[in-house]
Amino acid sequence: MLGHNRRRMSGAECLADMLAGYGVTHVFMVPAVLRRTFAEMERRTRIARIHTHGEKSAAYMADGYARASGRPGLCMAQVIGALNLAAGLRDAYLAHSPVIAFTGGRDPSTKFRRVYQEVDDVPAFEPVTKFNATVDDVARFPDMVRQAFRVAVSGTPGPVHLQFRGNEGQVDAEEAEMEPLVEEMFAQVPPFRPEPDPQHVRAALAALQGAERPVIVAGGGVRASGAGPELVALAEALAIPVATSLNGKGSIPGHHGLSVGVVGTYSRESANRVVSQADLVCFVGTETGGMTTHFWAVPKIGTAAVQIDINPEALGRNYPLKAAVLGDAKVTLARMRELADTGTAAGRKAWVENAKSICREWRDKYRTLLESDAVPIRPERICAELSRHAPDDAIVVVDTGHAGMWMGGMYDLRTPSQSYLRSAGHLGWAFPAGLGAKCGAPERPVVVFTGDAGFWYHIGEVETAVRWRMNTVTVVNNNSSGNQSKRGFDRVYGGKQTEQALELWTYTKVNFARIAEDMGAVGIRVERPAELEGALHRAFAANRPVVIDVVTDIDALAPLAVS
Ligand SMILES: Cc1ncc(C[n+]2csc(CCOP(=O)(O)OP(=O)(O)O)c2C)c(N)n1
Repeated sequence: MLGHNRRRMSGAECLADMLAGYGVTHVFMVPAVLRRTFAEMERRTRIARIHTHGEKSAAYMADGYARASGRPGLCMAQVIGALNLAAGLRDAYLAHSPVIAFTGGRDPSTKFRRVYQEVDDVPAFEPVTKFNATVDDVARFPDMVRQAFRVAVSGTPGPVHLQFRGNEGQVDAEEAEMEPLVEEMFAQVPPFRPEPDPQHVRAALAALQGAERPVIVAGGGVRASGAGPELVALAEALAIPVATSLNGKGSIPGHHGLSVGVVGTYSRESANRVVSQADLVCFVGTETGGMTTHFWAVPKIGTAAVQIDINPEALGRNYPLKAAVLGDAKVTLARMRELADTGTAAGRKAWVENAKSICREWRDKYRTLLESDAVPIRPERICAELSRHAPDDAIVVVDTGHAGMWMGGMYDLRTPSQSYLRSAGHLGWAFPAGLGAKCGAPERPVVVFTGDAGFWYHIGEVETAVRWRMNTVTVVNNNSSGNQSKRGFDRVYGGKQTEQALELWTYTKVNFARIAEDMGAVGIRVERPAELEGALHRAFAANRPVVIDVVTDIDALAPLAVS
């Protein structure tokens, strides 16, 4: 019972015990914050204290940890690093990832007196958190930490920030009568699996079964709910093609007969074509946001829609609905499968055949590039090699920009036990997120795909990976530029850029393999496509952090979305 086991203890002891109680295995930070808590972690727990090269990468590592494990990822900063940490929560917020950030902050006895390094950081956390609060009294540690975990994992998950009194959170040195009680149900996503209203389930099924050309669009909510098997079972039972958002890409293997690919802006043409032709779209666990719908052009607003979500505020936000179902994705899809009239599937044979032929056309169109032997290497070839050679249980972590376009469109998950995590828009996210993912799921191979511009952001974390044996494989699409920007600058220069315009998006040519080796990682430089397979096998067998530097074509531009 709450209060039963109260005893006099310091905030540091209480916090260390609570984090261990919630099953936290790693925390990511730049010192000095909650110093006493860190000392207590060493005395009382087995939590690894990962000291990073920047607060933003600490937040990205916590984010990768959270997305890979479904358990909250913890990151921390003292007052001067607080806004660097807040910047790193932005991707977690956009991706609905349960990250918990602790910072040091103002002390009432000195605030407004020009305290060294101090500003009011709390407002900056407001747009990137679900819950943003201060802990001023040590006696509040237990209930505030419980609330942090409860909010982070509940409903649509997301980041939480607690600011502890004192620039380094020195309130943790104080003592009070406390009970370090944890609620294990809030240690992971999802804490609850709300059952849908049966009437709403029947309405959604009626709409799907009555449609001639339905398609399912599965989002990150399907991934968070672990609902991939139920999604595939329903799609198979009713013969309905499945597209995914980038965040939901892991919900169905790429070669499944009903999979049409990622829909939206960073997408596969076949998915956009199938969704555009649909007479009914069933959205599951997706915000129906701009990226997934190619800014609401795919499908067009007005297309009949059904939506399933755990958050009632998401239902119908962008598309008027024929049926709305509030519930956990896994449970809802399972109920739909139980009640499905499989006899209606035969009526969709032609539609499924049409979707399959659109997928075949896509493969035929891109085969030459996916198999290209060109030097410098085409990025499509890297994607194809990763589709073939990523281990069966790999977590694939992908950066944004071109990396998101190449992998979203060209890469296929081979098995249901592979996972796909993607940057929700921040360049440079993938490498540190991959390191965090490895901490969250140490038994699984982790492979990161990033451009060179993305890799430069947090390249110092190669040293962290070596120090902590975070054995990930990082594939750098190294074209010595941020060449996704090429089109945009071509446009503003009236079709042809000046020589000098190159200074806006190109870099010095470097060998990332050599840089990585200097920091103690394994570096592999790949200049010819035929070397990719061997490099990947060597990397996955290395049991060390590996950077594969792939020299690619600066003129290779990813195909634009069709609508
Ligand atoms: C934080 C942040 N700043 C800027 C951008 C805009 N942006 C998107 S892609 C890109 C260049 C990507 O370059 P690189 O990672 O080398 O991949 P490439 O396009 O060369 O394949 C930039 C600057 C962004 N997405 N995120």
